[in-house]
Amino acid sequence: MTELKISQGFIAGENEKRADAHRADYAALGEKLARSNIDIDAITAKVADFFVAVPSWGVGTGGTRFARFPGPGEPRHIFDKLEDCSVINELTRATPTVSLHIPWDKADPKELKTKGDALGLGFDAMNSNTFSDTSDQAHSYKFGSLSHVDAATRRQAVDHNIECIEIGRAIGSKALTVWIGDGSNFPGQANFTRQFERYLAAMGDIYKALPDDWRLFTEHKMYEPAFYSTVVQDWGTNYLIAQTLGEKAFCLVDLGHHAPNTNIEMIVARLIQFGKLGGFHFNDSKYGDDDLDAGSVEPYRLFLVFNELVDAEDRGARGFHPAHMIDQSHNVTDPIESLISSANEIRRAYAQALLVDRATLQGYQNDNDALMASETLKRAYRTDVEPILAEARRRHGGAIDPVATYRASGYRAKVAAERPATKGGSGGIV
Ligand code: LRH
Ligand code: MN
Ligand code: MN
Repeated sequence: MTELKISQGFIAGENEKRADAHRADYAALGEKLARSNIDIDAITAKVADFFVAVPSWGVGTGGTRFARFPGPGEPRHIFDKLEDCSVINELTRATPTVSLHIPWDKADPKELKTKGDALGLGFDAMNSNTFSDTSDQAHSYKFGSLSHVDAATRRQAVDHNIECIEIGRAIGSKALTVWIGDGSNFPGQANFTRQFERYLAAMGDIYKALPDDWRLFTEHKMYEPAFYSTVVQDWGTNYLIAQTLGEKAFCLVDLGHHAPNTNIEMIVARLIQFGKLGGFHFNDSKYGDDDLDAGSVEPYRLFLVFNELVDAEDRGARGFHPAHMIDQSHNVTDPIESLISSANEIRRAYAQALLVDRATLQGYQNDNDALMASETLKRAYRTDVEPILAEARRRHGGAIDPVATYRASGYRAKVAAERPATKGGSGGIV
């Protein structure tokens, strides 16, 4: 029996209040789509079958270099975090898995698995952390980890990744995501070539420890914490890594890890074409790695990324099965609400991309009709697919209006009474 944090009866009661309006909206959209020969139920079924993993680190309030302002009922440990994650899934029915970060979420794997099973949650990719030090480690990562000049430090970082694989095996994960902060802060500080050679050799050791049915994702990021150069700085380097390591290695695209105005959807297309797209960390950004809620700043870009994914799905692109994960930091919202909203925005982009008339689009492309090609995309994007999203949730026991239902449930006040208040504080710079 799944341990429910918000009862099915409560969700059904909230849905009942919205049932008439929802039924009417769904019927109206169904009629509209039928005029374009689109079966709304087929789209709803696809959307209901689309899932995205929630990051364990996303359910606590984030923070910046300047300060952190915790909210009420902050999770105390991974087991509280898993409970918060299960609330998101109960309401959205879109997030049945959680992505763990080690050592932040370190706990007895048996207990993790038992708790996950009880809550009806599985585990997505494991994330290693060699970008910060723990109090008990022998070698510091101040000057790098997998690419460090010192072999013992590199070995320690490799061993940590292997430990992440071991924990992941015990809880049913099938992938390891490696992001490192290695780089340099001054020209001349590091030899680019030697540093990358060391990184590739260390990653080769991790790759050797990967079970046959696992995938290894490497995540590129342009800068930060290193500000002059970064070892895995862009998708080109990332592609070289995946090619060098082998067939179980893939590139992970975190949407916030690019320069502003980068054509991310085109990067996605290239990685798909060459069979190396591993998956995503969804979020949004305005200036840098802002970790804002998915679709909150540039929803059209999110749609364009999904347009590439649906295109690949439609043509049965080789080796195409990307992992979908969220990677966000919430500073001014209730993290549960932000993650609910992001899961919806991600599904929204998928639903809109499913509505693109691909045969017509191809016709305009072949005729060099730029305006009508663009209009074909816009037509799908402009469709209000909210009734489809709501119906996909409702059919699987979720909420027609998940944020309103969450607020009405009183979950935040309940956990605030159980979990001691945490103090805020300054960030890293003061
Ligand atoms: C790095 C990153 C990476 C980390 C996470 C906490 O900026 O995107 O995925 O694991 O943030
Ligand atoms: Mn990320
Ligand atoms: Mn990031």
